[in-house]
Amino acid sequence: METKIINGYTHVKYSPLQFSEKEMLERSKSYYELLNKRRSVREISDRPVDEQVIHHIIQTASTAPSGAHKQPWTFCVVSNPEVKKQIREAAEKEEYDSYNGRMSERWLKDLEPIGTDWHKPFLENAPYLIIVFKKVYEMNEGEKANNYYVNESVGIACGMLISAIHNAGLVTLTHTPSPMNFLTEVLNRPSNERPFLLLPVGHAIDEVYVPDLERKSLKEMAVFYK
Ligand code: IYR
Repeated sequence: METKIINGYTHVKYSPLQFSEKEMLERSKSYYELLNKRRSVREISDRPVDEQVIHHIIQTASTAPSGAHKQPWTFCVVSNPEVKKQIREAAEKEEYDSYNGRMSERWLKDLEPIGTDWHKPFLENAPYLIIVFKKVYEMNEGEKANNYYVNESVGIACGMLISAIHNAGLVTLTHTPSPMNFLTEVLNRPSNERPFLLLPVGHAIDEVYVPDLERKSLKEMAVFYK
């Protein structure tokens, strides 16, 4: 392996992927087409999924860049039916209160086309719940150490997690029960971790419907300064 010392630290030679112009065009298009087929799915079947697939998906997420490469995340994978039930009950309790008073009329109106309500059966039906925790600081043998750009880092990792789930032919949705502190207790997480996002993962039910949404065109969401 070719190496070089920078600031007293070893750097290793890296060979970025490289493609011809034609391949680049094709690959960028087909990756877009792949991800453009992703939809948030709220009706998840209890059909089992090989745990190895979940391992790969999480390993993919953990390739995300992070502030000072601190990798400030923990992925908790719940398949235990008792724990799923506990999470569903606690989440639905919070969601019930949110839908019945905590959320504004305008917010509820904005959610009407999506068709959500406080019922969260996917929290029990899905074979896996991945609960992503952000590590607001690091604990190394009782010593506190800093993490940096934690929300950005964990947000990027979650994006990569979602794309890996889709690539495997599975579905998910980003569930953010609010408040979500109950996850810290149910999953017995240490005090340097905070719940960030909950993703049920599994196969969609046989005949599944999703809202008839459109994505913004390039013109609507990108500005080119030439
Ligand atoms: N957390 C709630 C409400 C909710 C909020 C938004 I913004 C959504 O895009 C979808 C749902 C829930 O999970 O139902």
